[in-house]
Amino acid sequence: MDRRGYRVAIVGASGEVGRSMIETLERYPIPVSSLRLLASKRSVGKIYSFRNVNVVIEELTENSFDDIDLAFFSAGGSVSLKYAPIAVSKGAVVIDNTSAFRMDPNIPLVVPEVNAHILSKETRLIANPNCSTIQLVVALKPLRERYGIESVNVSTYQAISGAGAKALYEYDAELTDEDHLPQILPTRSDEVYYKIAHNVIPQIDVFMESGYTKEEIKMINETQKILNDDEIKVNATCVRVPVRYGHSISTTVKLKSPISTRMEVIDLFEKCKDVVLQDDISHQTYPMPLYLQHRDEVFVGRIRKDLFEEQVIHFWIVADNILKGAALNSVQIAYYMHQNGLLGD
Ligand code: NAP
Ligand code: 3JM
Repeated sequence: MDRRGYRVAIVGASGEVGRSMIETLERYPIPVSSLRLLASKRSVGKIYSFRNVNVVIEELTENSFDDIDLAFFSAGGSVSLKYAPIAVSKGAVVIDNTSAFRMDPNIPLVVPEVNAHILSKETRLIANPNCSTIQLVVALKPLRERYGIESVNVSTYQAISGAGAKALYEYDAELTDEDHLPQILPTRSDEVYYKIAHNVIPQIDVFMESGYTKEEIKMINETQKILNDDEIKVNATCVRVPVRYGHSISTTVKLKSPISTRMEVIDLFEKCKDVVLQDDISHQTYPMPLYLQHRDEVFVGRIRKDLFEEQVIHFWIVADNILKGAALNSVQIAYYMHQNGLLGD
């Protein structure tokens, strides 16, 4: 970085995640001396404001990373596979939001609250986990520290924005025109499309041989990698619901040691600085995505002890998928690296 700050690039700046990155970076105390916004040809000339300066979108090319210290990527896996190594070779630190590098054993997969300690001055490429994985591991952390975790079983209720700006347009079109033909969800990579308005779709991403979807496998593998624990048994059912922003996760955890009361777990979450507890059944208080969209925190509620098994608990997690699930987590990685002198030469 020069004396005034880092020279930053955002790839996919016109997308749902990219626009949120611009806004999040704006409010984080990371010094930025210049910002380059990159997208496809389609967006060239669009203007976004950053810290009171107008920045025009440029087309992404191999020369986009000359003189860049820090690059955020969220333009899909194939763009990252091609351009992230170019950015690194030109001296940038890359924080990648796609699944392209997440399971590469040489690349750290980071949620700062959980495993920022694996970052070092040598780290040049960091993978940002899948949105549902991020909020899950933040909530699992205090449970793991106190009791140890044997297994985790989740069902997700994922917002439409997770599938990008076009999926949100599709939802709006379906709400206003009953005859609108879906063309985006459940996934562009499969053959049949379904409406999301007034519906629930138990498919996110494509199917694998095992019958699980790729999204489910991402959650399973990424959770094990972030927790650095191959033994932890994770199962997932990932579902798209007609919600604009905010993923919810119904979570069942088998602990390694017993809990005495539900209050014991409520107290644990209440004292944990990384989550916000919303659990007061006497006032019908629990986290809901509609009321928590555009918030930074991970919210936890509906905490219950299993009625049959001593070491099993159930609870509900909500976080904004575009913020903590993507843009905010990436900016927090950059902020951690900045604070610890890990960015720059
Ligand atoms: P989006 O709203 O569809 O935006 C996609 C962005 O990528 C746009 O800026 C688009 O530019 C750009 N882009 C697409 N193809 C490009 C190309 N060939 N060259 C340059 N730019 C290109 O999608 P999104 O929701 O922001 O998500 C983007 C990616 O982020 C996803 O594919 C996914 O890999 C990742 N993501 C991660 C998480 C997470 O949990 N960490 C969550 C959501 C998304 P134009 O506007 O010019 O087309
Ligand atoms: C591609 O809600 C979602 O669909 C998940 C977000 C997402 C991802 C991801 O982060 O895993 C959407 C599209 C990806 C991907 O695999 O990079």
